[in-house]
Amino acid sequence: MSFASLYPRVTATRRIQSMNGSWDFQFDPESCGVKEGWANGLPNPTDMPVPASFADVFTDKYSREYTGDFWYVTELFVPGEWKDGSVDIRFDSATHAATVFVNGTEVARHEGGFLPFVAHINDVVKWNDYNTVAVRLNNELSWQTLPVGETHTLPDGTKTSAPYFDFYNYSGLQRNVSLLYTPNERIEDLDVVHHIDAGPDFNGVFADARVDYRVATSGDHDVEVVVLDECGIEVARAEGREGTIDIADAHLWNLRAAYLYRFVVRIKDGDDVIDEYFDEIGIRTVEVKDCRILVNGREVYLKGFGRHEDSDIHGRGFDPVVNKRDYEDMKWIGANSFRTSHYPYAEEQLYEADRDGFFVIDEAPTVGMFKSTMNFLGASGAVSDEKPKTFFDEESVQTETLAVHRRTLEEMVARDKRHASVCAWSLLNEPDTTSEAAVAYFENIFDLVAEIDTQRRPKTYASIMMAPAGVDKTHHVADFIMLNRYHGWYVNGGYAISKGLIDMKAELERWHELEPDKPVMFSEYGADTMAGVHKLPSVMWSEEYQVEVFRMWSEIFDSYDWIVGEQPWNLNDFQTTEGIMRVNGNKKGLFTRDRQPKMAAFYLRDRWTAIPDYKG
Ligand code: GCB
Repeated sequence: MSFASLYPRVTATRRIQSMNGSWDFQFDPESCGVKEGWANGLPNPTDMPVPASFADVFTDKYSREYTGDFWYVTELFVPGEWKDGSVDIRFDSATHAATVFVNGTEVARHEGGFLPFVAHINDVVKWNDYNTVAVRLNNELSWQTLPVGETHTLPDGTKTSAPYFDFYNYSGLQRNVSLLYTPNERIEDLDVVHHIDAGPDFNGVFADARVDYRVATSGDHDVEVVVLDECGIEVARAEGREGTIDIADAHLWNLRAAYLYRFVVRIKDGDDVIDEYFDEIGIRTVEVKDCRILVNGREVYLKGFGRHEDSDIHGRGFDPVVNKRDYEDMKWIGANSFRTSHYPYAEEQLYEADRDGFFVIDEAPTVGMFKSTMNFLGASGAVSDEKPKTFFDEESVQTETLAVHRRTLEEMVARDKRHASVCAWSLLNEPDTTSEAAVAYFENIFDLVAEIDTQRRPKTYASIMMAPAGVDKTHHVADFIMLNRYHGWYVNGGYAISKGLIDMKAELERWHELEPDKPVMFSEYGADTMAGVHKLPSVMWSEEYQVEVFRMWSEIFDSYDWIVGEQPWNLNDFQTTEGIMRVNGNKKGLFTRDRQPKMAAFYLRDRWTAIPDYKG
């Protein structure tokens, strides 16, 4: 797993051949593909671009909504000169479960649709020749998939997804696929932990730094680590698989003022380089103390968004152009942070966040942890009087789902741990924290992350409105309290908005009594808004009303100095399952799905550009 977690790079010793492009594609509703030899070629394929979600490229409903097994097949030329090394196919993600075959032989399986894995293919490959690569995917939801949901069967036998979450169940090969060549003796992992010596004259930007590092390799040769600054000048070096690197007067990574060093790791045999890998690493510390979140010892105020990887036609398909626009929109509006709601985003997004200095709350794909026969809105209790039964009371959740969750967290931390932008972990979104049964489960996963994240970043979860202060049973595990609240929309909407302000303040004061040392931030609040609908006086769904909702929240945030951040829902409008609560998707974006600002975006821009990233 650890090698899979290293972002692929070309170096003096490593090569990459992209496998993106047009693949053969076919649905397999009867799950007969393996038996019928589809791993060697599909009987009746259509072509499908990779990376992309398959759903929105089709014009018929059956294909768009398809749930079950489906296949991707391509031809792959494997260079003969790579025979002396390790040759692996890396899937940056495969949503949600995948089995990979090369020339008809199974070479890898992976569950979980948002994290990378590799298939080692040396033993089955035809060198300097064409090979058949086939991937059987499955996008069914259950209580043991993350995210959580159900798979239903219609009377005609067609399967359909019933997500317990509010985003479309896009699937397929949605991120890059590449063929990797690495030496047999190779670098498999790199860990860095930063310490800074901020003296009395510390100006927040430069400080003497100590970086504890650890390199894992697959062999026994010596290791060296060389640190280059942004001009490519060597500033430090060290020998050995683990040790400490001192960097005098290091240029620190800060919010919206990033600085990245290049850490070059080499396995050496005398002067010969056996393997070389590098990563771009920002030096910074993060901690939670006395109701504050501190980066490099300085108190931050988080302004940003809950987001989605979602765009027209591409679905959740990796799209660097759309991503770039999102970062430009976030900079324009004065944001300094975001949460990877509700799954780990493509690695390229985190590298961009590293470069642009965004504080990322990296979220696991753990959404929908509610026991309900209904979809997301029913499950959340938001529109139903039904008292949800608790998810964590189920035995299979405490065993099987917990095991899946633990494995996913291990993969997520292994992949994302070096990113300076990743400043906190969100281990779940809106779980049912109303029952005692949740407590042991939460302690288990929070202990796990404390153990595997050597940087010991703050950990939290996004709390749901139906588990307010006094009802929520698990907040003791969180380093800071993160709230999703919808006063002004699902409750206290329209003319009743002033009651939302009173109710929310009452709940906040209760939180502060319960957790007087923990800061609170808002990870969701907002109002569905149809771009172009204007109304005087406002009504719900109009652009004017969205501005009123944000004004109400600003008043709340400005009332307490232990509120350390505001991340409205959502940066953009996004696609969901169809339903009576959604008009072609969720419309809570500050920007439309094609990334244009609604009126409230101008309101937030005025507010946020006046609030500094660091207090003092
Ligand atoms: C939530 C969920 C998010 C939804 C949002 C909404 O609490 O975390 O996934 O999209 O509410 O708009 O209802």
